[in-house]
Amino acid sequence: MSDIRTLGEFIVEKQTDFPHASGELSSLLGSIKLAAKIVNREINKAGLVDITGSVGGENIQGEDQQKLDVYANDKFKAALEARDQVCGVASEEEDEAVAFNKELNRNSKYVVLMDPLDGSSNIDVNVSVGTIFSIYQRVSPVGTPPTQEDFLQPGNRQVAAGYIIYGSSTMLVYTTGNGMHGFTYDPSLGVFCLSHENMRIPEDGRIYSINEGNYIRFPMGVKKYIKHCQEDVPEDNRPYTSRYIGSLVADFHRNLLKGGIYMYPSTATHPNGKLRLLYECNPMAFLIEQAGGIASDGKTRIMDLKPTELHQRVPFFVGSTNMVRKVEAFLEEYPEQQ
Ligand code: P6P
Repeated sequence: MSDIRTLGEFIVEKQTDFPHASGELSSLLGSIKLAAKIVNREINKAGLVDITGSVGGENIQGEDQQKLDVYANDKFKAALEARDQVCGVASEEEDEAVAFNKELNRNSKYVVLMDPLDGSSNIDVNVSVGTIFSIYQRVSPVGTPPTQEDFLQPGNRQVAAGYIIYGSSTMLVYTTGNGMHGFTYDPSLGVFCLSHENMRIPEDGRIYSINEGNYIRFPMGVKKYIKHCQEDVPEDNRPYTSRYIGSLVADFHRNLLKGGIYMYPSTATHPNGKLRLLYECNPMAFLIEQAGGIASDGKTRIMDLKPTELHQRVPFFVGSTNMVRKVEAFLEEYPEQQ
């Protein structure tokens, strides 16, 4: 038992690394841990209980809201509101940012942005899904309700970020800017145990992840990179392998462990791509940089982009440094859109 280091113990142990000191961020991460356990329990029995169908509503993205989407959103909001570190949240499932109005939360220092259940279209087919979160210190005065500016900060101002992947095992992966660490959930103990300390992504990989069904609509530079991946050049470990689950957290996590690149480019019909800057791209970008990889929109570092809207989308290229740099070079050499 002595060699088990739980997430709670690790957070406290690393507390002195937090630039914001005190136990507030530790306690905030603790509330995310609690919500993750609750959502994990429901996902694991989703096939048994009628909560996997759509509630009939649509989120701001015009996507069917799955019952588990709504459930996860509610549980993470409740867990964050229950403690006194967070003054408000923004979520893929909420049209506007939600200000917590309890006296408890008004003097809170942090805001949280999240995709409570990413990849939810995979829920009904039992494929891994995930929760993604991003944490900032508020910029508006403590004691007042949070403002848009609190939520529209560039990713380079994140104080913490992470994801939970509900897969063959459930893992919570996070960073506070001092490395990226993974914890595997042991349901028999009800704790997340440190399983991957200081995670690193290889600077090269042989896996490329993209929805090639959209090939005809990709920018020319992306088309050229896909053909580069498929060329038969054994001395350069090509052709690569194509792996695409359709769940960002699952594709990201596999590529992190094995080396690879995930791409969701702009297309003729979606000029800004599909993924959301604030609660998908920024947290994943923070994590990948902590693991030695990079994330860009094809030209600019994701975390340097200045957000303008809560649900704005950006093209997204993330993973092994040399692979992202290669597709950026193709995009620069072939700037035409089609
Ligand atoms: P497509 C899920 O909806 C998501 O946001 C990501 O998790 C996933 O990588 C992507 O969209 C899949 O999109 O258009 O390939 O089905």
